Amino acid sequence: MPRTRHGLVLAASALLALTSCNGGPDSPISPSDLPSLDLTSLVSSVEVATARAASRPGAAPAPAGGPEITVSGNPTVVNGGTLSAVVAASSPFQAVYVYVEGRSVSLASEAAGGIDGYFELRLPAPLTTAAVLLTFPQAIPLSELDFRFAVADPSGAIGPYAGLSTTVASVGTGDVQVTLSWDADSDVDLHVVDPSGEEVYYANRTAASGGSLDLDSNAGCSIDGVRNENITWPVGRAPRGEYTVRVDYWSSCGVDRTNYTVRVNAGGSVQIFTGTFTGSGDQGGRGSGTLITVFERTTGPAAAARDATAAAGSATAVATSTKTLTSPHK
Ligand SMILES: [Ca+2]
Repeated sequence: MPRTRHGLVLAASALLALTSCNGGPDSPISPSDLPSLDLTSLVSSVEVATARAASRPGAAPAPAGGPEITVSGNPTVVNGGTLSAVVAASSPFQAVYVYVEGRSVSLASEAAGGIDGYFELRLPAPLTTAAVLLTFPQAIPLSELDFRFAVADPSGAIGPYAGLSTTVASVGTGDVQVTLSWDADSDVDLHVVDPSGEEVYYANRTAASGGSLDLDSNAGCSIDGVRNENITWPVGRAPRGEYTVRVDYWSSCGVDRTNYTVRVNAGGSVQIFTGTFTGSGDQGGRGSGTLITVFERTTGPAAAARDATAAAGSATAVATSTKTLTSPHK
């Protein structure tokens, strides 16, 4: 269980005192390591379909005989991205609780750390399985997030907490950030076309406008466990005009289905889209994929004129738009 702020300070002070007694170079913490984190600085929102969690201060409530659960989800999250965690219980539940365990704070022991607060989500009707969507701020001040989930039955009895440990992959953010996350060992690709018509994707990772694909995953079914992709324009660079977001199912790599989430952050205006792919995938290159959204940016530098090369597909893009299917794993 997370400690309250008060308990945390006491524990940290005690550990500090212990540390200064040792005084050696291997001291586990320094004053700058003292945690002063609030859960809302790590997780922006928690949702199940249209139900949104409230964030509450203090320690998450203790288990009291409610349903046991299993939790599954990606082992990697990105700043500015999303995580879909599937919570399954053997009996119906009508509330979900989420917090981040203190050992993420890099203190010497789990007991010494703490992150204040928890999310409480009340469902409109009982479920036995729920996809819990977490979203993250554009800056996450930790390299790991150890989530703890629990559910309460319709009478309010909370069950034991179950964990989901993740590593934070640090990606670029800016005036425009588009992230893609998915839930299977398949190769999904994010494509964004900028206002000049240049498409940023795996075979054209940087655009003249400053757009960049800086995280690519499961390329050619070379499974890396990341299951996130990110395309961003730095602050002050994203041109004004129309952006087109597509997601391509390059290959199923042998899995039956892939659920994905796309988050578009255009100057702080955030939209989230979800979908499912089945089939084997199309090994698509430039211009491929399912249309997710088209959005307009009204500020920023003028876009370069759309040129014939971009419209027709440049020789460079064609020449580099290759990836080779490697060993579907089923
Ligand atoms: Ca990919």
